[in-house]
Amino acid sequence: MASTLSRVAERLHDCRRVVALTGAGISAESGVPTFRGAGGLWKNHDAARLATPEAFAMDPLLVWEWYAWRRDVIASCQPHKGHLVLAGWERRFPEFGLVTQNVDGLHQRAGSRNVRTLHGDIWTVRCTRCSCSGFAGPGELGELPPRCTCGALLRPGVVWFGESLPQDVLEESCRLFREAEAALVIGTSGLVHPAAGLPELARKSGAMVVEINLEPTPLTRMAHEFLQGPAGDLLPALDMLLKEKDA
Ligand code: BJW
Ligand code: ZN
Repeated sequence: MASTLSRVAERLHDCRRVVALTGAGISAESGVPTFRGAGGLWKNHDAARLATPEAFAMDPLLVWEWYAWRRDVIASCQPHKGHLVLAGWERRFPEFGLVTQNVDGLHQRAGSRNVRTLHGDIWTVRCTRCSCSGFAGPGELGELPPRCTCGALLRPGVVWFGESLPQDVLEESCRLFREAEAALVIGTSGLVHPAAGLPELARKSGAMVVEINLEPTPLTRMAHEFLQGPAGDLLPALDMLLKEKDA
């Protein structure tokens, strides 16, 4: 592991264009449950099944109770050292792009300024009928399920299965991966598309692809380097090696 880390640091140190894709695993050490695996159950409901328009149509109150619970959990969590390292890399690399599938806002709270949120933001809501949308911070939902001033149901401002990702964010993310010299894939199961296809864009254009995860994923085979372990330890370790090389 030490030799893989120093090999990655060696290559990363001289890169100008670096991009990172993060998933639920980076927030796990802050206490935010993941979608799959041990964290992916809420009151016996499978998280990935609740994140669908079908679940919301069938039982909006149930889906809202899940989101309200997650909002409470996230509000009580803090970004960790791994989030802080990524925020700092906006200053280290001349061009650093951060693309996240997470809706929790922890990257932003850690100080990342330009986060591309592929799957939306759990702190926003939008109307299911009119074009109303907006911010709804902790404690601001009111009685569940929340309603718009027009009377219709509000829904979380996130992207569910079968729904389109925000086109501008996706296009910008594709560009970042195509143009990067190094791409890091951190704490994602690599199962959900189109996000899971981004690392391949970087690989095809010749970038070094580095994966950080507790366990191998479908993306591991295409990554040049696999750093196995918690992102909250490995990102600071990598950052430390980069700093040693500055001297
Ligand atoms: C650690 C760690 C630590 C733990 N350190 N690591 C191509 C092929 C097949 C299917 C499709 C395809 N293109 C589109 C689809 C359909 C679908 C899809 O991908 N389905 C597959 C699952 C089969 N995609 C869509 O529907 C997307 N829309 C779309 O493509 O529109 C056009 C279209 C529509 C219809 C048909 C075709 C095209 C939309 C996807 C939206 C995903 N939404 C969610 C919910 C967001 C809102 C919310 O948060 O509530 O996004 S689902 C959920 O999964 C969430 C996550 O962002 C996403 C990814 O999960 P993630 O982040 O990878 O988490 P986990 O839990 O899966 O993994 C955690 C990982 O961390 C694990 O690997 C751990 O080991 C690791 N880990 N602790 C490092 N400390
Ligand atoms: Zn409305």
